[in-house]
Amino acid sequence: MQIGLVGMPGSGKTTLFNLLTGNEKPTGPGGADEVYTGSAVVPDQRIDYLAQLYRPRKTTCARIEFKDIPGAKMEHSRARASRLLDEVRSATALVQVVRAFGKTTAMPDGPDPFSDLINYGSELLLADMDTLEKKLARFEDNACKKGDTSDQIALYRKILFALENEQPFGSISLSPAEEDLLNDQVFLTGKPLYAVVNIDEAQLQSGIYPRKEKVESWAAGKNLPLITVCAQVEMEISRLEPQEQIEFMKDYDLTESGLGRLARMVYDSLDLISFFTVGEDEVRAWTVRKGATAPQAASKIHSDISRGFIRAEVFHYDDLYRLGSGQKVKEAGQFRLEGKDYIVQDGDIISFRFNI
Ligand SMILES: Nc1nc2c(ncn2[C@@H]2O[C@H](COP(=O)(O)OP(=O)(O)O)[C@@H](O)[C@H]2O)c(=O)[nH]1
Ligand SMILES: [Mg+2]
Repeated sequence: MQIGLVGMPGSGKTTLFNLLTGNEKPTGPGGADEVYTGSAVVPDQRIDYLAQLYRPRKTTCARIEFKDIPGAKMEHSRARASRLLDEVRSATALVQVVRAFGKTTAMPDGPDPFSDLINYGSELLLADMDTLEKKLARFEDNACKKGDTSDQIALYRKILFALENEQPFGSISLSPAEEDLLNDQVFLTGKPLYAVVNIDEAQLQSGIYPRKEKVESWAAGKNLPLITVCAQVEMEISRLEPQEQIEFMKDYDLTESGLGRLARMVYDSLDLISFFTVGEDEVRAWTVRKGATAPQAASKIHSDISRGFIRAEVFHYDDLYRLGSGQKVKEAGQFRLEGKDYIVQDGDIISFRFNI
């Protein structure tokens, strides 16, 4: 899973990337114009508590991979523009960074996060239309010769029609037969999309930024998850000592870091949950899709554990937290043995029994 940071040049993609992944890549107009990849720790208070309780030699948090993808510019060659588009195409989900920061007097019309937000949506639609039109042209050419691709052509036309009416690919309902015909083709407008409005210090304090109401109502209408982050301020805070960080967060009324809120948004919308393994050696968080069975969860750790799965010994984080020790959870009868059909729940603490 890799999440692409996309958006207009100067919107703060690289600043946000640095904040999320702890990198120090160059930002601003002089910033290098390349794709950066890095990973971010998913903040989870539960893992902090587990580490404190079990005092393991190693604590491993869940991670999310990000890549900072600069937008194609006029001066870029066609090949480079298409490489950048491929980077967008290969991302699991996209975070659109939208610029709200900057004093409005500095720019004649000021930053316009609303226009940026819709313009990027249109760019994605146009890129998908372009792909489809090329495919259609090829197919129609061939069809003249062979005449056996009419279903495919009808389907492409249906999708193109929807895109032309500003319906993203993800919102088109397709029959199983149509899904088969598409054969896992990737559409940019079919990817989960989130928006991060990058605000400045003054906006953080006032809670207002230009065209905020329009941005929010548009996002709500499109079911587009949206958060505001003050990337620059959080970046500066993240460089401080832990105690100072807490104080500054309080000063700015920040109850949760941008990374924490972004991670929650991603987990919620992609239906991801966490389970934990605990022990003297390691306390570790694992990420699975909601609905994963115990053997599917085990396969995250090792395919052998999944193949040789016998049973899962399960208790829940909330019970552990409430009762204070694994022993007490057992005594309270909250310790369960589950079979291969067990559906893993968010916050499960699991020990797998297996035989290979
Ligand atoms: N005031 C302010 N400036 C920011 C913020 N985020 C980014 N910038 C500045 O905006 C410029 C562009 O940021 P950058 O991350 O390079 O944008 P990118 O082109 O989207 O990667 C840089 O000079 C940043 O220092 C912010 O939240 N507040
Ligand atoms: Mg950049």
